[in-house]
Amino acid sequence: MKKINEQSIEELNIYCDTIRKKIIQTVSKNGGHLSSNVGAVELIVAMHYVFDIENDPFIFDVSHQSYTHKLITDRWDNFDSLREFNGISGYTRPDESPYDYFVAGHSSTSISLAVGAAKAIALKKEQSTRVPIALIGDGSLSAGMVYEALNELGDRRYPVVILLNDNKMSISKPIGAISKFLSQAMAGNFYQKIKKITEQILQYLPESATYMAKKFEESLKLITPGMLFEELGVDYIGPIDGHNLESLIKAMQAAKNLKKPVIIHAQTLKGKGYEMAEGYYEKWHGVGPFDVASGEAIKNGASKNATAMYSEALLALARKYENVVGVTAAMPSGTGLSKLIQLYPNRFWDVAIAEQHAVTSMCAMAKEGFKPFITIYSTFLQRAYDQIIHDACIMNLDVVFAIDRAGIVGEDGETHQGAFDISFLSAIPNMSLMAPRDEKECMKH
Ligand SMILES: Cc1ncc(C[n+]2csc(CCOP(=O)(O)OP(=O)(O)O)c2C)c(N)n1
Repeated sequence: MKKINEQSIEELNIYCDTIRKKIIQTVSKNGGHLSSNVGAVELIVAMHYVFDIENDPFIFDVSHQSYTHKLITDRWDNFDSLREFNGISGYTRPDESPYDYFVAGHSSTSISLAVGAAKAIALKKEQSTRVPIALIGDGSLSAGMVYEALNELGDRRYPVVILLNDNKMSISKPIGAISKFLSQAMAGNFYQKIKKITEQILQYLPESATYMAKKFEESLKLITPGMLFEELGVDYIGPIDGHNLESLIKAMQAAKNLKKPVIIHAQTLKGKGYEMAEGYYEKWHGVGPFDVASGEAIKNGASKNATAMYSEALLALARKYENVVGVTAAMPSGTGLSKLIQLYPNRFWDVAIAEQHAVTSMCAMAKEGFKPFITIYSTFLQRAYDQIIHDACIMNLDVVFAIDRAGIVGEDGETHQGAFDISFLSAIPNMSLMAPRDEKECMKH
């Protein structure tokens, strides 16, 4: 097969179709992240077209969308073992392939990694041959780590390309002001058109008018998503169609050559290519085995799970006691909180991928006399370790940490195991640990 950057756009589009089919077929058998992966095919093919996998750090945020990268690099033939024991991981792992730059699974680490890589590249004087590229979703832009990284990047201006995959979805509906800001993309399209017209007019205007026209262009930026990043010192390209290879390749080539921090805002359709999953469907983010023709899940006959039991128990409590409140960090259905958020929108919240904020904000509610249930997967609660010690336990507050997916989690692998909660929580003063044996015990309160 020809190298990616030797293929025509037509050939690459056919290649994208083949990749999509392979992903759909494999995920339908083994389960996995369906809609995130089929939605990112062109983005990743374009990354491989413009950047050099032998030299440039390819950094995938969460890396749940990296299947195309795995198929392009060295894992096409054993992709059938996706998420199986000793098989291909659903996330990037350097011990699986030299083309996986870093382990990922917890969100919003990619820009920090890109900044670190850029510092190393500068110290090693390799700037002429190496530029880090980070692929991050709009949902993952909600976590604090992103802003810690942007804060340094925009100031020091390292050459880093950030490819923002904006599909207007996290696992579920994206939450928060940043997400609202990004969705002003219509204004962005309008801005792009006006910018083009302004540039054309500028050619025919005398010098004195140029300043005014530039000011006009600047003021239009106030209504575009680019403003946020440009004000932070990161150049902005977009919004562009994230399924159009030609636009993606051009934008990435320009961004790579700028030798500055640049964010490319690409708009994609989550689920693209598998009609039933196209759009805003939480259920197609991560799936078990399913029938491709009907979209029906192939059930394994599992009985009611612990999440459903907890959800019912918490609902009963919420009905009985008005001071019961609760929070999830971007996992409303995974943690059983969807129904509570729907029934009691003023007492149960999804605060986006913000485990630290979830814990600290609920600690203040406990201080005010409420009884918070902080419902987070064991593995993601690791993010909030300091907040548990500093804000919950030193204050000795009456909060419940309802920990989902404790213990061995299975197909998601190492980054998602709930293996450490007993050891890291039992070391903290004022913390009591309990595990209900069964549904009856879970309902006891
Ligand atoms: C710290 C942390 N909290 C929660 C999760 C669970 N999680 C995995 S992917 C995801 C949504 C990511 O949305 P986005 O970045 O927009 O990617 P998309 O799947 O939409 O392409 C979440 C919440 C995680 N991986 N890490």
